[in-house]
Amino acid sequence: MVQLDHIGIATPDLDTGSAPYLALGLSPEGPDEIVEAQGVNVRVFRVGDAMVELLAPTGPESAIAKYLEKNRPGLHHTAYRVDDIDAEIERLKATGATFLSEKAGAGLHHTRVIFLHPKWGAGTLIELCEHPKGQH
Ligand code: CMX
Repeated sequence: MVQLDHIGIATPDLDTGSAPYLALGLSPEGPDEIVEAQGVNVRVFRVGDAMVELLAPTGPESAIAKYLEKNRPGLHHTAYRVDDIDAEIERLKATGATFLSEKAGAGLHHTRVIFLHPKWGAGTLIELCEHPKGQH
């Protein structure tokens, strides 16, 4: 089953980006966490079963730094939780889907993640993520 896992928001810094979510009455879930593989510092706000993930670049090579050179801060991607990411990649590849990497890589909280090209996503960068068994 596919479920919304999170929306990713690009921000130059986590404190500035947090303001609207704090005003809505949400609190960060756990400490900020760096995901080296993606070059991002992440702050998570849980909203029911899904999350808002604020993404600040850790350096100029980060995909988020490059995004913010060309775009305003704001919605960067939507992410969908799948049970078996390898099977889902194979299934979508067979339909002609365009992934941005060959295989799933490391995401936040020991998830495995992969991105699909925004053109495939009809203008939205889409992520698939698989949580460790028994967690979400
Ligand atoms: N949402 C929608 N469209 C996007 C986009 C986004 N977030 N980022 C780029 N695009 C579009 C651009 O508008 C551009 O479209 P056109 O060709 O129509 O002009 C096209 O994609 C290419 O964009 P670009 O600015 O030239 O950027 P790059 O090719 O250098 O990289 C992308 C774009 C998506 C391939 C790259 O950012 C990537 O590989 N992303 C996946 C990894 C990632 O985003 N990691 C950060 C999040 C980490 C996390 O959640 O943990």
